[in-house]
Amino acid sequence: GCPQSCNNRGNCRRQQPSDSSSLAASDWHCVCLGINQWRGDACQHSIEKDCSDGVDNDGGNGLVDCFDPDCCHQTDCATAATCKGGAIAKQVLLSESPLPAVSSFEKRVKFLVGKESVQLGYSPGSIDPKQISVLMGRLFLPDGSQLIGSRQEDARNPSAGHSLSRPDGSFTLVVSASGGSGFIALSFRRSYTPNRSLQAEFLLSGVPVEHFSTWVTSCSLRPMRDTNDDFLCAIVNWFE
Ligand SMILES: [Ca+2]
Ligand SMILES: [Ca+2]
Repeated sequence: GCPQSCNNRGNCRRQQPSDSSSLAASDWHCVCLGINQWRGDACQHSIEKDCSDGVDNDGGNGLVDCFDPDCCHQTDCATAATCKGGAIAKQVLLSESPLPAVSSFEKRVKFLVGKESVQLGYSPGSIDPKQISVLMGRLFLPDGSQLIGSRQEDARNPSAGHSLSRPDGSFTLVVSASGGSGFIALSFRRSYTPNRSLQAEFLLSGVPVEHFSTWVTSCSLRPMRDTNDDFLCAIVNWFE
C-alpha cells in the first residue's frame, strides 16, 4: 500500500506495473488532494500557498514567499533571485558542435564551463585538466522541497567558478582536486530571508581514480541559524 496511507490527504493509486512479475511497493503512490495543497510521497507536507503575503504559509520550512521553492513557478516570483536556476547541461550540449568520437574527458566536459553555460565565473587555468572531475548532486530541504537557486563552489578553489541549482534541486560542478591535497571543499549558499543565507560546507576526499566511478552519500548539513533542524541534504555523485 501507500506510505502512511497518504495521511488522509490523498488517494492511494497503483501504477500499472510495467513488468507483471513485480509487485514492488513503489507501484503504489499517493495522488494528493486539492491543487497546490500537499506534496511529498505521503502528502505529508503542506505547500506555500500565497507567494506575496509575507507569511510562511506552510509553517514548517521557515521560507517565506519567493524564498520558498514552492513559489518559483508563480508569476509573483518570476524575477526573484532565489528562483533563478542554473543552465541545464543537456541543453547547453545541444548548442555545441559535436566532438570527435574519441576525446579526452576534459574535452568532453569543457562545455559545462562558460558564460552561457552551467558553471559561471571561471578564471582560465584554475582547473587542472589532469585532475578534472564533475560533481553532481541534488539538494532537498527536510520537507522534501527541491532546492532551486543554491550556489555551489569549491571554497578552496573559488576561481574555478560556481554553479546554481536547478528547479529540481540538481546541480553540476566541475572541480579539480589539484594542489596535492586531494580535497574539495564543497560549499553551498542560498538566501532564505532577505538578509540571511543558508550556508554549508563539507570536505570531500577520495576523488575517484577510476575512469568512471560513483560515490553516493546522503548527508545532513546544518545551516548557520538557531535551530536543530537539518536544512540541506545533498546526494552527490562523482563522474570521471
Ligand atoms: Ca506566503
Ligand atoms: Ca514556506
